[in-house]
Amino acid sequence: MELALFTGKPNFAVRQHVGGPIVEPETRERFHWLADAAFDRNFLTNDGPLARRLEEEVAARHGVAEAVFVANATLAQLILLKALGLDSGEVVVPANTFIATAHACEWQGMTPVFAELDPATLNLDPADFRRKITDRTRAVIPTHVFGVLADMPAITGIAAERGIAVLADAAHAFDCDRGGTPPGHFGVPEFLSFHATKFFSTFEGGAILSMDGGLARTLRELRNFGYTAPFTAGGLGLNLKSTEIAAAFGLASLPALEERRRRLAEVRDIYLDELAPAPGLRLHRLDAGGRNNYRYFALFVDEERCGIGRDALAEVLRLDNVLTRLYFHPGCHRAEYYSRRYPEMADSLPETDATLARILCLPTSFVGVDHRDGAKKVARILVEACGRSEAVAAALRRQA
Ligand code: T4K
Repeated sequence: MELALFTGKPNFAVRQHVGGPIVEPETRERFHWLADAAFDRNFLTNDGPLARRLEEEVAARHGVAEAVFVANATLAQLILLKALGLDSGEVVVPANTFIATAHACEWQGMTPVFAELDPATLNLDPADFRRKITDRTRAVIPTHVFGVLADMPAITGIAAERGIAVLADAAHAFDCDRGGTPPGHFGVPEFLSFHATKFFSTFEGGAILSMDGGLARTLRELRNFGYTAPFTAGGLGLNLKSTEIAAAFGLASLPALEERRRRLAEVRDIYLDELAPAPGLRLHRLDAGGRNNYRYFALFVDEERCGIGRDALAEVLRLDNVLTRLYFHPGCHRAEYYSRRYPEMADSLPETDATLARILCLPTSFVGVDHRDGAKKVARILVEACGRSEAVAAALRRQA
């Protein structure tokens, strides 16, 4: 495998992104049909028939009583905090999560207190959650990073002992589970993201999963201007409704999901096989103790053993038109906003810092190339770069 770094000719003709949307030809066809039907009905938004059907399908898929469909997961979290009366005090949040998890708390008047990850799963370390509890702690929000469910039994157990509310960020965890238990079944509400980059998408979108009909009713009021009955603003609410067109895309994708998951699992397996011999690359297997949708694939670069660092590998791949991501480097605690606002937190998480300094996420779906060929090519670029680390490092220095 020749590298574009040396030849000037990228191995991929088209840019390959982590999170490039997955839209099968049949999904596209079904979407057009469903969207046309919405136009025929002249019903485009506000709790329409497609949005309702989507809620039923998502609830059934996760075996929960309620799925409340909203405009995106960030707003899902916001109204969930509102519905639970969480608007002050501290909330323990893993630093290794998307910035939205922390922002929704801060927006709602709570102080996020960032906690360490468990390097094996990348999820909130329950022992550090316990250490971060103070007399101001009101909630904890674990994130199921890359679809590996957090240690919910331990986290909900600690929270119950201390009278702390739990909600979980299941943005990555559509169709995932922990030992057979899916999100929404740990006695606490959880929220999914249906962003275009996710395993399951409605362009933008999200849903709150819950077993509690009363909570779902409140959430539906909050998403629709606080209307408690037609034309009756019985409470304070916002507009978080999603559209029939968004729901149409979600419904159109549902029949494709098993096959989509199988393709993503194939990509994961190819990465595991092909990258195993590369010295200094530790691979995140993703299936520790549960079902995964394999939308994300991450590895960790040990610069000493590999002979080349994470950022240099990302640059080699970029030259070959492979656009990697470093989720969630540098961690929320080091995000500019939080390190300015809570400077004491910036240097408080050595395990998170060490892990995120090495992380590299690879594409799991490909444009214009068969997924197996795409994954093999990406892996071979990495193996080649690691195998010729001195020449690669020298060429990158010359380019700088
Ligand atoms: N909690 C967690 C743990 C999350 O990961 C997220 C979102 C949330 C909460 C909040 O969920 P939402 O409110 O978004 O529903 C993204 C996404 O914007 C965000 O949704 C996602 N997580 C996060 C992990 O990634 P970026 O900036 O890394 O992705 P973006 O949109 O630039 O897409 C990645 C690449 O994919 C692009 O550079 C190009 C390609 N792409 C993207 C889109 C949207 C395409 O080729 N076509 C496209 O349509 O933030």
